[in-house]
Amino acid sequence: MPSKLPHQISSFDEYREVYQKSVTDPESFWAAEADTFVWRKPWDRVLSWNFTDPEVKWFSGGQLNITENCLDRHLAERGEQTAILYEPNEPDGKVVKLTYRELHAQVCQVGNALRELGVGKGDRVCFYMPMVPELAVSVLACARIGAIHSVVFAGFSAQALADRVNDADCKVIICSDHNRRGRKNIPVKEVVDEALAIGCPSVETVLVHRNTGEDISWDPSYDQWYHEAVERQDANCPAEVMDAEDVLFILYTSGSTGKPKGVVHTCGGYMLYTAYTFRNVFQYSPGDVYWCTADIGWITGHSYILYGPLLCGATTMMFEGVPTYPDAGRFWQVCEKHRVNQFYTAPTALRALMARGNEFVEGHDLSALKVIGSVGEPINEEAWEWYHEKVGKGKVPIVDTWWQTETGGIMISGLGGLSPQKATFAGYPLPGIQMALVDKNTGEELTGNPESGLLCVKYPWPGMLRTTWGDHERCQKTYFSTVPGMYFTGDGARRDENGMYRIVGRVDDVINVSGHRMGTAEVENAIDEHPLVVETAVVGYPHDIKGQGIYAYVILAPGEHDHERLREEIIETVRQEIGPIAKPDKIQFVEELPKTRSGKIMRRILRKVASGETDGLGDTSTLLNPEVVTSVTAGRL
Ligand code: 6R9
Repeated sequence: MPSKLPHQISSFDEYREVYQKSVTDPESFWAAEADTFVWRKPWDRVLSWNFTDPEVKWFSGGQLNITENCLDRHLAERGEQTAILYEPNEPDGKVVKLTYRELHAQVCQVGNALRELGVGKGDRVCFYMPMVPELAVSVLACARIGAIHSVVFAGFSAQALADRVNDADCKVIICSDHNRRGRKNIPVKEVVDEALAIGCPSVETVLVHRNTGEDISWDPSYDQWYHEAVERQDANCPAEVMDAEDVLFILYTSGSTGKPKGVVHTCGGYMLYTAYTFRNVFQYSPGDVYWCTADIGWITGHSYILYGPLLCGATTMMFEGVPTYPDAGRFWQVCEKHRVNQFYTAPTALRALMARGNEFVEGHDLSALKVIGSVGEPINEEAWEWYHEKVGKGKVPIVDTWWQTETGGIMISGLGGLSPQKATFAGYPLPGIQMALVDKNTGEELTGNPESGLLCVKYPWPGMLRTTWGDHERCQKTYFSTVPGMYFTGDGARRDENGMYRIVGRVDDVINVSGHRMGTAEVENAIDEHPLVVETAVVGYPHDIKGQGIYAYVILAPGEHDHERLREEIIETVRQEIGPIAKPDKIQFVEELPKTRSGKIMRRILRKVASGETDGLGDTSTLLNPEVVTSVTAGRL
């Protein structure tokens, strides 16, 4: 099979030209890109769509398997090249290098093992695993046999895991025994056992990968060892032929209502979108070593550790550890050790490292870096400058990539060193992406520059979500009803006089804590689980390292309470309901919450109080209980 790569833009002038073509004739533009892949059957129609229902179909009638494009077609040309380069938690631990040939063989073996367990096309498989090569291998194995993967970040609680397993009726859970991250030892299998005890009726098998070798409890009615199931399998596994619009995976993300939603991506469009954006944003050249520090439990790991890089025949690194172990120089030591060419991380990590001091970065040879990237939240100017000066030595281009779980891949970003760059501005939309700013009061598109408004997308792109699992109406309501005829991102943005975009942040009830999306309602529901809590309101406030911190206002049941103890208990409740990432940073006990006459909590006021902006609370006279503002402000933490 031939191994073509997506077209790589090589100058900013060319970007402008390609962009123009991509909006004048989007179908020809994307069809030409789709042509660089291996299809089992060509498509009948490039695109059919409406943003009302919504219904979006790319490459209808086309058939393919994404793993044939990630693996098989590379074997002739780069079978012996490292596909996955694995760096473990311990600096002196064993580095694993899987060539394309080895990765292909392992994916096939796991694919066969899953088929033996009765998993077939359309079945859902849940992953709850640390960042080990087996995670990458078995996610791809699902795609190989047409099963739908649902990766749950292994920091979520048993309750959160059970909710996700049940929402998608997963047949199998693949997990590890334990996990080491930094100095922590996380009993992964134990959490899965707890989730099953809560109740996951669809689960038939738990496939357990032996990672640390520590003791775990074992129930032979469903537990099986990964190595035993896989070892005996043939290294040849015919790929399931998938329709372009068959589901590839589900990934849960937070929204403004309480329940996380399963964002659904499909095979064909996601394939070409992740490959195209990877190649162009990172300006990846064959032979480069590329490292994205995200976890595969998030969309960034799906699109830019696994699919995008592998589709482009890249060497992609997977890192098990954390930025600060054994010390705050770990990232830079790893960049030096593997001569990393493209490095992609989150602002929260940069801020945390910046706070530890420059000595950790200064001693390392980072001369191999060609492009450094940022993702997950707005990057503040100070962190941008630090990244630019200390990591990029003032000359390596920064790509500030704006995108979402729902968009499947990067939407607004510079292209390596080709595009103009400006601190805190993500830049221009990628080819094929038609962004719009919309006035939040009139719902009209704002066409001039500079402008600011709601960030929307006017036209479909191949990597976009197709639905939310099991609840299409929710997809319609969340993304396609705010601005009729457009996809609404939930973000607010500003466009400067040259048309560069700067993302301001969420305009809905979603907060972004260290690059992780949390619905305020989700955290409120968790806090409300505490028996002494009557009502809760959660808002975000500026936090030096995390970007946003979680501030909870809590009304307690009448009576005398030990506030310190209750704070600890509430934090523990949240840890159990969602996981440690959702722990409130501050909990203020209040008598009442400011409410409108219709009974809605006035979050705008609570946000201002939490941020310390108590002078500009605006008009509070329309409140049902204006006097509450004074006491809430007085009790601010
Ligand atoms: C990829 C990812 C999406 C939300 C998004 C926005 C924020 C992501 C950003 C950014 C400013 C960037 N966000 N990248 N804000 N600049 N470069 O992070 O997906 O977890 O779904 O979060 O993250 O608010 O709406 P996801």
